[in-house]
Amino acid sequence: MNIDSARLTASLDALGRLGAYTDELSGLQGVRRLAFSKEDGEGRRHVVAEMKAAGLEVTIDRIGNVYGRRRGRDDGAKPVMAGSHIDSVATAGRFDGCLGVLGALEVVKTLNDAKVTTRRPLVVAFFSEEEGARFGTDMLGSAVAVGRIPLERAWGLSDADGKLVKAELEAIGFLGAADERLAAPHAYVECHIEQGPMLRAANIDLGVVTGVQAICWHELIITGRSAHAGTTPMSLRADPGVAASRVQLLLRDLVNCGRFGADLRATMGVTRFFPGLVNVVPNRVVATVDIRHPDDGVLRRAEAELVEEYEQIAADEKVTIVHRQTARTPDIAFSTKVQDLVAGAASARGLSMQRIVSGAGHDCQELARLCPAGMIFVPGEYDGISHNPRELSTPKQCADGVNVLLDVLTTLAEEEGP
Ligand code: HGY
Ligand code: MN
Ligand code: MN
Repeated sequence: MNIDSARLTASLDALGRLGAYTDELSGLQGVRRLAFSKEDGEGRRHVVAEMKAAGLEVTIDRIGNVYGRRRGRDDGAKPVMAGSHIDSVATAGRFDGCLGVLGALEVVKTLNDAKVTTRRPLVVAFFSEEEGARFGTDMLGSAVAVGRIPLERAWGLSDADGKLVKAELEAIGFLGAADERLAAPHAYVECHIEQGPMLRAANIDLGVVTGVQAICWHELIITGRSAHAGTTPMSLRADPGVAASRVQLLLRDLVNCGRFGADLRATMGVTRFFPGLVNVVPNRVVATVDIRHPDDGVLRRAEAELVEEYEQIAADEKVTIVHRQTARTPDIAFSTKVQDLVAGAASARGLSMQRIVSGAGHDCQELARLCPAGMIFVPGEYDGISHNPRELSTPKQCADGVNVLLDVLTTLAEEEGP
């Protein structure tokens, strides 16, 4: 059996038109479907309609996770699940997350066409706020589903405008009634773009993902004293903008110092100056820090040093720095059984592959707490750029990944046992 590549491509394009925007810098058409925004609601309704059209029974839980279930011959057996997310960052392409959801849906359509009913039920899932780009914590929906984040805490998270998760979910009609805690599936498989350069540069067709690196996010509230930019002597200033710049340079020093090896990655993705006027020394800067490393112990050491330096910078610049850890996940290894199924399916299809650690966080790392879980990576063009409208995986790259997803899901769905 092979999936219908043209149908998959058409479904990616159709979803990619919801929340489409023209990127100010590049002029390219990107996707902007921040979690629980109006655009996310449109995308969600579109995919739910696709699920129902494919004969799936759809349930929505209390954090907005959506599950489309296909009956199995032995309908009481634990289901095999596949999915990802359809929320996006503000400057996204049309593949991040969507390939895993629409790819799983394409597997269902292919089985429908072939009139194949697997022993185990199949579930196609998309999880809420995987990006964390709006409410500040990544993998929010899947973390609630597996019990890492309590529902009440998730509902109480707010965005930069003070809007709360629960109210925003309600506003788009996806505050579901189903229990948010997911019963452990038999297995979970996620097809996703690599979002990096490695597979494409090595001309490899497919990545067998061995796990995900450790991730830590901080939000910094740096408070100083607003003043006139012209009349205030430098010696009298308490400028949070200078402190934020020193944190930015500190991140680069931590990466280059050698104490944390060569694989530490550090990013200051957000700096919001208040009042943000050309002739006013800011009184407050909100900034974010994203640090990652394949080894959780090394990341912990780097974070401890970072926090120490925050204090030193605050003292030097006569400001206060209040930091809050907003996301923290350890490195995690995926099921070797699922990895080997992915590798076996790829080689049976004559596809080249390599084992690869994911630099990005994924819902799969949460599901891996519940059941054997694994991922299939698809290469991307333009150095695999992602979180950018230039994100592109070709129809063949996508079809290769989803055909392997088809093979792995159908194998898992025939496995004996509860
Ligand atoms: O940030 C990440 O790694 C993922 O894109 N949520
Ligand atoms: Mn993703
Ligand atoms: Mn992403």
